[in-house]
Amino acid sequence: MKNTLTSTLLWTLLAISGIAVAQEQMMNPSMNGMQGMSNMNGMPNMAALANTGIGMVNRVDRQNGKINLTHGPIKSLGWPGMTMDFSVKDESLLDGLRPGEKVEFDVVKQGPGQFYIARIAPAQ
Ligand SMILES: [Cu+2]
Repeated sequence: MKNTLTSTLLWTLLAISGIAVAQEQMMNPSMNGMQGMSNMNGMPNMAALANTGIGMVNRVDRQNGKINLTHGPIKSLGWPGMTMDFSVKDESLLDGLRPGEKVEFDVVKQGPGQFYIARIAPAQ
């Protein structure tokens, strides 16, 4: 009786730790073998990683290399939909973009709270 209880407890503990490991791997599918690139919520946090969003152009400021967009949620950044200014990697990315235009764009995280658009193009 005592043996049965002990082994039941052991199996329960093994099962729980197995589940915990499985969950951690599920939350970090791209983290295998990589180090130092995760933030608190477990999202990849690499400068070169692009996060694609869809939005609407509000204003284009080519002189300062900025664009104001109302964009939908960007899951990989944990962002809800919002209206905001973005810097662009290169002013020429803004050529031909007009207010009211629907666009698809890639956001790159440069540092804490620092983002820029690396690619932006009219969306279908
Ligand atoms: Cu935003």
